[in-house]
Amino acid sequence: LPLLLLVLAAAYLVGSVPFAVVVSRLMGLQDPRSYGSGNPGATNVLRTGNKLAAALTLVGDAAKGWLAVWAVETWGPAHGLGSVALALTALAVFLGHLYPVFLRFKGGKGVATALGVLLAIQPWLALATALTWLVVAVCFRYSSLAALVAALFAPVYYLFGSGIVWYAARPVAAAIAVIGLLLIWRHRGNISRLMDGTEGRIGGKKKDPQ
Ligand code: NKO
Repeated sequence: LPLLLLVLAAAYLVGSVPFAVVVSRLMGLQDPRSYGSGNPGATNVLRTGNKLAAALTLVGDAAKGWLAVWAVETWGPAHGLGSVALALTALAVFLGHLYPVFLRFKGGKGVATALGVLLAIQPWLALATALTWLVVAVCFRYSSLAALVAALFAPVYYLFGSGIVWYAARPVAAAIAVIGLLLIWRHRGNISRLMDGTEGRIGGKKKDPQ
């Protein structure tokens, strides 16, 4: 148990590294919390027009989710850490991104980090979920809507892809569902804007309300 707590604390700290803020600072861009949606995430960094900065944010935020889960998958079993520890680690790194100690607990919405977590759990699951995001993003040009639809589909893909529902690793399935629900909760402002018709589109004019 002490090892598990240590691992969860480490995962939370890794998840707390806000790549939107770090990349923006390193590249001399404005702090993403000061413009657009104010969200420290890849979509909002893209609103500066700097695609490289947005891509690095996406990769960094996804990589930290992947790293935490991959580490427990790789070294956990030898130390008695099984699927419950894996599920809790996935949650811890995700919560680190949402409530980062380094940003006074005001973090991002978890889309890229959830993708990294899924990549470590099942690459094909990450692929299916990312493709879902892409299809919705290309069709509707709303990053938030794409994330919401992807979050609804991810648990379905996981359960069906795992063969039969009861064959799925239950703690991991539960973690994916909780991550999806938290992701949707973090998009509640976006959901209101989507319903108002005031949500900013990907590649939309900078003056569009975000
Ligand atoms: O600024 O409020 P905003 O408009 O920026 O931002 C809304 C946006 C916030 O998310 C991001 C990250 C964008 C990453 C894009 C690639 C996502 C690939 C698909 C991952 C879907 C994972 C869902 C898994 C749930 C379990 O939404």
